[in-house]
Parts: sequence; C-alpha cells; structure tokens
Amino acid sequence: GRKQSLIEDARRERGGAPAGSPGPSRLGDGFVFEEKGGKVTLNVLFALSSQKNAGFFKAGKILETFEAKLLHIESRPGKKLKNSGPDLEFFMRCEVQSSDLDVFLNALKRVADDVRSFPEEKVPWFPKQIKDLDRCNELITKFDPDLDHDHPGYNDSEYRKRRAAIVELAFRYKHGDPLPTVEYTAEETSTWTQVYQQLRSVYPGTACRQFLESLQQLEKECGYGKERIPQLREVSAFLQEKTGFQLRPAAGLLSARDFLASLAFRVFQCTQYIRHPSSPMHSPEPDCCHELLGHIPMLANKEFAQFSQEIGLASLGASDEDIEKLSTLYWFTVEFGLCKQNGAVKAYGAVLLSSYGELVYSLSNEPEYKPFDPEEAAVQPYQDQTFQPVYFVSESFEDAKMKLRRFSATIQRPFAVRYDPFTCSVEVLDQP
Ligand code: HBI
Ligand code: FE
Repeated sequence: GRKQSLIEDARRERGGAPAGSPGPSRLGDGFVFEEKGGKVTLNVLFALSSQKNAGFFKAGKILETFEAKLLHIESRPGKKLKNSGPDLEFFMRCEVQSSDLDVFLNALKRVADDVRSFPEEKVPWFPKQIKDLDRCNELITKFDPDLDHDHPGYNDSEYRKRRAAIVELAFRYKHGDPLPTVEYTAEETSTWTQVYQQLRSVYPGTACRQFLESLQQLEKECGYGKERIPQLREVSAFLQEKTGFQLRPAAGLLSARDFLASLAFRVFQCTQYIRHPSSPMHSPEPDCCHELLGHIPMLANKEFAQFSQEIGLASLGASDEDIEKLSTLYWFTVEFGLCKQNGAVKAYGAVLLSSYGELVYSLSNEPEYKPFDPEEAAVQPYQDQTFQPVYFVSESFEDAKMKLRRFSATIQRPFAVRYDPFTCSVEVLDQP
C-alpha cells in the first residue's frame, strides 16, 4: 500500500519510466553502493531539522516501509538552517532491495534535506539521455566580445547587441524544439560571402578529400554557397541523413566537458552568430563560419562522425585530467589536424578550414610538423591566441582515426558506457 504509492509518485516524477527498475545506469546519479544478491548496501548522509523531531520518525517510517536493514546510524550537529536553527546530520548504513533503491532514496529526499552519498561520488555528473544536454551549456567567456579586449567586436556595441540577441535563442532552446532560424542582415551575409569565396578558392589544393566530397554534397543538396548563410535547421536535417548527427544551438565557446559530452549523443553544439565584419578571415571564438565551414563537412563523413562520437563517449564522467587530455587531442586533430593524401599534406582540422590565414600558414612549411601520436598530442602545449607553432600530421585520415580510437579506449573509468541509438541514451555498466 504505502510502498506502492511511493513507487507511483516516483514514476510520475521520472516521466513514465518504470520506477525502481534495477538498471545499471545509477552510478552517475551520485550514490556509491555495493550490490549483492538482489540487495544493495549504501551509506547515506542526510540532515533533519532538530526543531521538528517528526522528521526522524518519518525517516524511520520509510525504513520500515522498505524493510530496510539498518546496519549503523549516528548523528552529529549539522549547520544552522535559515529560520529553523541548527539541524542534525545523520550518517546511516543500510541495506535495501536493489529494485527499491531509487524509490527509497526519493522517499528519503522528501522528509530529509541534503540527502547525499558517503563517501561522495567521485564520478562527475554526465548526461545519460539526449535531453540531458539541456544541462550541458557551460560557457567559457574568455573570447566573448563583452569581455575580451582583443575581440574585433569589443568596441562595437551594435555588434555586441546583435550577437547577444542571437545567443538568446540558444539560451532559450530545449531539446526537441525546432532549431531557431536567424534572419541574417545584409552586412552579416556579406561577411559570409567574403569568407566563403576566399576559402572556397583555396580548398581544392588544401582540404582533405573527405572534406571536399562533403562540401560538394552540401553545395548540391543543402544550399551551401556564397549567397546566403545556411540555417542550422536545414544543415541538421542534412547531417541526420548522412551520419545521424544533429545540431543544437550553442551560446558561445562551451567548456570542453560539456562540448565533448554532446558528441557522445551525435549532437554538435553550433554557434549561430557570425564574426565581426572587420575581421572576416579570423575569429577568436567559434562562430557560424567556423561551425558551418570547418566542422559540418567533416561531420557528414561516416568515419569521422563515428570517431567524434567515440571521443564523446570516452569523455563521459572522465576525470578533469582526462578531459584536459581529450580536449587537447581534439584540438590537435578535429580543430588543427593535417593528414597526408597522395603524397601531399592536406588539412582536415576545422579551425584551419574556416580561417584563410591559418589554413595557408599551416601548409606553408613555416611551422613545425610532428607525426601524429595521440600520447604526445594530448599533452602538447597549445596556442589559443595566434597561429599554432606545431601541427600534427597523420599518415592518412584512417591512421588518425585509428590512433584516436585506440587512445580514447585507454581513458580509465570505474565503469563502461554503451550508447543505445534506439533511445538516444547511454547505459552505464559496472566494470567487471
Ligand atoms: N564550443 N561552441 C563550441 N564550439 C566548438 O567547436 C568548441 C566548443 N568548446 C570546446 C571545443 N570546441 C574544443 O576545442 C575542445 O575544447 C573540446
Ligand atoms: Fe571547433
């Protein structure tokens, strides 16, 4: 009776998912527990207001309802709560049915404050379902024109206002919404035209074959050309047909953790504003030229899409140090990578393919070239203010892909993840 009604409540909160279903995907939800023979043993910390003693009895009632075995409990004075004086903090070790764990914790959360695992979960939160990407939008503002004095739009309040209006669309976006359309101004379109024309003319001699193939398809099937800036909606539909990748609007440069996590779901976070007209050949932050010209053609390639997702999956719940390595590796490949094709060196990195100056420079023999080795690239210091002093050249596109894969697989975590394309969610599996 009572347990059933708690289960019903939990089901409603979880939006229809069967409550209490034992699943492997609880790890990231923040609790450390030991599972054995259909039972879990866990350590819980929770706080109760000492003014209202009823809380303690309500918590006890929950233990009774779930027939939990209490293995240990102790209390200590907690912090002062607003308006209600000090509280009591409880440390409890108990055993419940595995299938009851979620509902049990939810019930406890209703009567107690601050219900936490002890020791605290070491695995950082990460998205489990595609709609969780609504929480993956942490911005890095160092290259944003409101703060970066070197941004070409820093002293142009009109430009900043316009950028802010476009960024607002990304802030408001939720998974499942139609992708927002931007009516670009004549000035914005003219910036695009200059970027497109200049880059397009050098692509045949500088871009890798996979990029050129996709770009031709985009020109034929998706309205790419110098006349207008393609809309995210049409580009996303095109990509979904080619590789299953889809776009979502991003408000600017995102943290590596959030940006990489979206790749695990074959989602690419895309800025929609365009660079300042005074500097069409370069932008300190990602803009739609960078995304649409640099990234999209590569994401329309099956193999590239596959290993982008693999980097994303490797990043889920990874330690800060591993995220740093993966993002540095991403930087020297996906953003700045070069590869050999038919004896010539070609670009496949998105920054190069969206910046005329750096594209030409990267192939000029002026910078230093190193053969691509993920171990080395993952710790190579990099330059985010000016051209790179070092580029990594892989023997072939396939070689880069294989080495990246092998490296991603070495990222150690106490669990494994598996992507389920039918539900667009990741399953978290305890490592045997
Ligand atoms: N954010 N919007 C956006 N676009 C990118 O291309 C991008 C990002 N954040 C991080 C990032 N790229 C990478 O260079 C790595 O740090 C993962
Ligand atoms: Fe990028």
